Amino acid sequence: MSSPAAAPAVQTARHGAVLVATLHNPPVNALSVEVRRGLLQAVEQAEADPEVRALLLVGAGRGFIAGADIREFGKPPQPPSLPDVCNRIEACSKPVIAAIHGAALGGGLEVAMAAHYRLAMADARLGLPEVQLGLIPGAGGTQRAPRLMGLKPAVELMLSGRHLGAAQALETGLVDRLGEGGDAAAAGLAYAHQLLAARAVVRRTCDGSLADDVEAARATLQQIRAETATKTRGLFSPLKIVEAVEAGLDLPFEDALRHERQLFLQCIDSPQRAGLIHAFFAEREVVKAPETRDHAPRPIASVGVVGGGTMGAGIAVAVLDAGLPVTMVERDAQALARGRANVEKVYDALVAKGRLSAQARAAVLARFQGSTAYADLAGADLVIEAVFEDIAVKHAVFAELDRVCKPGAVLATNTSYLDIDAIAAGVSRPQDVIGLHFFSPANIMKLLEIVVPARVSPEVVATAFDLARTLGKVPVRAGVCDGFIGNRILARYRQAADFLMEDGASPYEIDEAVRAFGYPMGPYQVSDLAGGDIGWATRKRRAPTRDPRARYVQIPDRLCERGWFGQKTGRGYYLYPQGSRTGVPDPEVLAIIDAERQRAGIRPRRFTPEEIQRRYLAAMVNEGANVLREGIALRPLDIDVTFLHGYGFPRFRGGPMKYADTVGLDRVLADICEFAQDDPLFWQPSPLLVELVGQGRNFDSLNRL
Ligand code: T1G
Ligand code: NAD
Repeated sequence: MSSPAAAPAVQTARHGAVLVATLHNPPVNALSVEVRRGLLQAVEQAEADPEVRALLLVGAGRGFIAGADIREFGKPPQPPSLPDVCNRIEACSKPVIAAIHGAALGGGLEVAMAAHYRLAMADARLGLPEVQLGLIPGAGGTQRAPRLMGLKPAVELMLSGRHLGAAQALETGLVDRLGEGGDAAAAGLAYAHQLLAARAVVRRTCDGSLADDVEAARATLQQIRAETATKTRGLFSPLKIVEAVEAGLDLPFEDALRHERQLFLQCIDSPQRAGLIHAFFAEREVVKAPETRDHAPRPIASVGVVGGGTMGAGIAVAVLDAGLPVTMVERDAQALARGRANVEKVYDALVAKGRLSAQARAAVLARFQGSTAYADLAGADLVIEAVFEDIAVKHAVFAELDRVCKPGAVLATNTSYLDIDAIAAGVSRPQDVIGLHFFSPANIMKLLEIVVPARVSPEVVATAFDLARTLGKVPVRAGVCDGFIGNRILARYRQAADFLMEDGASPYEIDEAVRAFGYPMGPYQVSDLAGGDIGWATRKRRAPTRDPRARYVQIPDRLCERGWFGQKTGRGYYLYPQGSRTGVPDPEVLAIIDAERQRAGIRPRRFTPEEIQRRYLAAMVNEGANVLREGIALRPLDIDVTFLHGYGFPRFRGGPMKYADTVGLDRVLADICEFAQDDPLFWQPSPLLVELVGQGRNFDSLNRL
């Protein structure tokens, strides 16, 4: 029996003199080829039917149109193109009205701006976020938005990628009317009838002017270009937006559209587009872990946090910000007072900046309770432990939680490195123990590694993913090993950086090369920010089990032995005069490095920035392949999202595994084999990398579960 014919992507129905075209392309009415064809047919139908005096465009489901279908990019284009659809809508001889609810983004807003009248419902969100995908508006947005909003507000909207609410959209001239009630179709229809009653005429956006004072506009764009070049260092599409708008000052509308299209296609060809779109979809795939598909989460209405230090306090704030009550347990009253102060400090700063009222502060802190008695955690649905990184202390805390917490409570640890299977084995309910690895500061950093020990129940894993959604975190499922996904791979490329430093590159050259790659900071700036003492403690913990054949660079230890931990001690790899947060190179550090090279019998040599980047990334990708091969990460995209949201990896490169695919796995493998000539132990090519290269496959081929 044949499958029922799919409903057309655009359905039309006549309501009196108004033809209503409703878009049906769940989940977000993306402008797929079927939708584009349906829109064109609707315009032709409206034109051809003498009974029809106006055309209303409205979206079914949760929004108007979320833009072009991003999945089509990089594939052969299918007609009609979106610019053609928008131009046809604008050219319609009968008024076209767009009734917007939910998202009208990118191409979706371009369709609305090509219409002659726009109405926004209270939940509408309007924007041109193409820049976040490495693109520019490619269907008239760079020409129509300035004509509706004014040049500067329009350019800022396109460069920021932010979404405007209905009221802001009305204020800026993007829409003409706010719709009442919750039914966009009904509100749109009412508006269409009012327009017809008022004998409203076709009003084409293209007839408006891009700028009343062209020279003033040119000067404004010059200034914006200069600021953008500094702010978006290394990004391709932002400056193309400015260029596209500027072309409209000198070219007739149609020619300016053609110029916009050329710039759009240049962005489509840029590797940054591929990296940013990969990041977009990867962030949406990581939430789809096997356990979330088939298991319902347990409800979390109250949370306990054990430990009120750097992480405990940040985690408490993240939970309070999500609207949940928190009970913090500390060792003693003094430590508890410190924990409470760490929490209050965050809200005090917001009040001081005028971003939170005193009442709101009081309301949030009313949901915070401090205690030194574990019994006060008896009613918690979830407890997150963030005490010292010491297995004995962890075991003691979990024994207490096992004693006091109610059946069904989820017991989570925030450990960075310790064996969660061992922690779970220490309690009577290992099925309820899971790793929730937040990143510092926990109330800011988006990444949450959900570490899945062997005996945890799938329901508890589903609960952790649901918690991440509640806290607004980006969850990544990780297996148990030393450092899980992120810190394990970090340890490898940090070693590669230390080898470069001992072999001749200065920490400042390495940081510069890594920044040139797109990172906000290099590894030695990060070490100074986080504190060198944390890494030192880890190296000491690992010393007894370190492979004696493995190369070990002692430079970091030399600095730590001097108490040079970084910003918190006024010096580390950099000097921080008078407590400034910007470090300056330290000649004494260079002298220590020279002394260590002599001690190790190393004759230093020069490294180009490109060589530094190749070794840094090769170490990252190679260990990433090992993490994949061992099943610690489910897919390469999980590693990409981990590094995008937890380790500052440049988003336009899509993440380390995506970057490796862009470069070509054969080239990465060739690099590793070259480097192995000096150090075959460290540079052992991952068997998975060798296998993929052998099969001519890339990491993306492993991204489907
Ligand atoms: N194309 C294809 N799929 C899309 C999509 C799109 N534009 N937007 C969302 N999806 C999928 C998404 O992958 C997910 O799929 C599901 O919809 C729900 O999304 C010519 C070139 C609209 C604010 O940048 O910002 O137009 O995982 O989980 O949190 O000038 O999606 O369920 O299989 O994010 O409620 C410009 C992108 C495109 C907007 C909804 N538009 N989308 O957020 O749900 S470029 C955008 C969003 C363009 C033109 C140019 C958000 C949302 P799955 P979701 P959400
Ligand atoms: P911290 O030293 O700042 O705080 C630890 C707190 O735990 C202290 O306030 C201490 O009083 C309290 N504590 C110790 N024993 C206790 C007990 N038996 N009962 C109740 N409270 C007790 O440490 P931190 O940096 O917040 O790290 C906490 C955990 O989070 C560690 O496992 C660490 O590895 C992990 N972590 C740290 C970071 C980071 O960047 N600092 C990032 C991710 C994970």
